[in-house]
Amino acid sequence: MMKIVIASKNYSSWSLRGWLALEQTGAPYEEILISTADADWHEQTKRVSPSGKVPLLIDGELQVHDSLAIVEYLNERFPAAGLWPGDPTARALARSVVAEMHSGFLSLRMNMPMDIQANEPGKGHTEDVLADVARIQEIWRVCRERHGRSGPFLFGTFTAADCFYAPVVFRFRSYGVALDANAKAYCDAMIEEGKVSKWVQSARREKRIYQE
Ligand SMILES: N[C@@H](CCC(=O)N[C@@H](CS)C(=O)NCC(=O)O)C(=O)O
Repeated sequence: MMKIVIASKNYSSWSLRGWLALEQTGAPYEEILISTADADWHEQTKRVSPSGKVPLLIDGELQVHDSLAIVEYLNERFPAAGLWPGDPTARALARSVVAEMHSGFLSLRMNMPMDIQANEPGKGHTEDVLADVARIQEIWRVCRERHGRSGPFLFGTFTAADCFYAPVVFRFRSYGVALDANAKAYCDAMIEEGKVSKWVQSARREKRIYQE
């Protein structure tokens, strides 16, 4: 059985991305959670993961140690899971917006860390963060307008793009970010989605450690 090593569900946005992709495959797996409440959690991740970071997917002898690499590996192993859209044009856009999230939006990531339990409207609303928010809403609008007709997600059905933008939905919610109607509808669909709400239920049961 595959194993996925993740960090605390309330905080670990990269873990959420890899975990959603694995859930999407429907394959059985064992979850190993390193709690960020443990004083030595950085050491624990260094001990298990070649990069010292999680998520880490373990499949037999194979270790896949990055959220995007996990998506690509799972897509090859489980093509029927639809992690990438079937249409090449949609797929190219999906890969572009996933790459943009994977390597960008540093202001948003630094100033609005994922904290599912937080309710701190106004926190982190700097000029740079609001520019990231505007670009993300543009991405969501373009994906939905061009490819979203078959369902409520960025490419209609749930894909890797949604795995990658799920943590952003929680950042917007925790910090009371004002959104346009398209973005609001997308956030609502995400929060109601089965595997996403399963993650949230566990995240809400965790001890919140970085309260201000
Ligand atoms: N590029 C990596 C980033 C992974 C990452 O930064 N993970 C954080 C948890 S969300 C981590 O493991 N941090 C451990 C540490 O900083 O010691 C990915 O996409 O998986």
